[in-house]
Amino acid sequence: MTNKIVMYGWHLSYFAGKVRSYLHYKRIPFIDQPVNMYTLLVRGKRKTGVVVMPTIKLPNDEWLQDSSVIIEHFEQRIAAYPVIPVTPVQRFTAYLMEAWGDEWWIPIAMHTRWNYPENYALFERDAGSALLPYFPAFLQRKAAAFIARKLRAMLHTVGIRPEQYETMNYWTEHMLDLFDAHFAQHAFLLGEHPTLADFGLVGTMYGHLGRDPWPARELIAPRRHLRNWIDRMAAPPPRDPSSAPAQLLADDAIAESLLPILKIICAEFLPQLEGIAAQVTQLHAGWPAGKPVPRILRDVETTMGGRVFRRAAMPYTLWMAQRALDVLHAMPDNEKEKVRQYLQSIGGERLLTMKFPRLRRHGVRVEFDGEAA
Ligand SMILES: N[C@@H](CCC(=O)N[C@@H](CS)C(=O)NCC(=O)O)C(=O)O
Repeated sequence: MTNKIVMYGWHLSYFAGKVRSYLHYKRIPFIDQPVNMYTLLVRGKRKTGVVVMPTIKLPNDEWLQDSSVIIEHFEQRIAAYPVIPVTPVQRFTAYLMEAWGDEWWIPIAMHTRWNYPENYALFERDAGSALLPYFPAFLQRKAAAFIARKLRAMLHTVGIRPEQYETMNYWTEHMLDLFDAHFAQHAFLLGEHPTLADFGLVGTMYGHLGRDPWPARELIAPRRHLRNWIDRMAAPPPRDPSSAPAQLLADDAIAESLLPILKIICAEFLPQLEGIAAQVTQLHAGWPAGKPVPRILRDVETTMGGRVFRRAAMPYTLWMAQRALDVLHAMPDNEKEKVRQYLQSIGGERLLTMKFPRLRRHGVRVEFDGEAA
């Protein structure tokens, strides 16, 4: 048994990209282990209850699953290089943007991967050699195709539907321009070091948009500030440990260049959360506490760049929002008020009146924990 931390994941993977980037930033030594078929389907499932990546194996053989839980685990134990801001507006923004980066961007990341066939060669090579190392190439190709089929089966659910392609394409270009403009002025989303907000966003940007050949060339290369941020997130520049720690913007400020993005989050992601909350609330009546809710419910309608956008409700997304709201509820009244005024200024006050039953995470699903939210 190794006395090192092991991360099982691929460079292709959205959430492994998030965790890998975090571990590098925290200077936590770990073995970056491409997960093979046996560990993905059998060993990981036995240890965590789900077939998913990334997973973390700690030296004591405890396994962690869920990128947010993994980050929380290390934040509670390692003080250096903190990624959770201490001031109220930045703290809340970090959690909200983590949820948005993790969840909202899934259709974009999958659309730019699976709808451009030139990306498949890299997927086949990486996934195949990871799943069945030392096996003949034709079996590796079959194994990659098996996983590809499973992922492609999710496309419609997450909103990748021909009538929405144009909406997604238009939205993505616009959003990437906003990020490029932001990173022309700031090293990270909230200042001079990364926070949860950056780790949420890097999932989509590293393994998918920044690495799959089509989007890397067509979407990311032309935006060099964004490209540089992805590269900084993947491999943080060495730091002299005696130098003063990098700071977030002073006085709990949010950069002007981030405000248009935050307004878009409020206009689009909050209605999505409300749609999920309505379905989850409806389901709650008569659903036993402790029984996992289906991972996927009915479609929710929101907008993307001002056009209608539909995707299936995933209750897990609401658990991510609950984390952000919990952080807010734990603040003293004067801080809560600051966050309320800030949310009002970006069109997000409706988040404060959203009601839904209290959720507990169950792998990539949720269950009701019985208390009122
Ligand atoms: N919420 C989980 C999501 C993990 C996740 O969805 N991982 C993807 C790969 S990037 C996966 O394994 N998907 C398989 C599936 O969704 O069934 C996390 O934050 O770690």
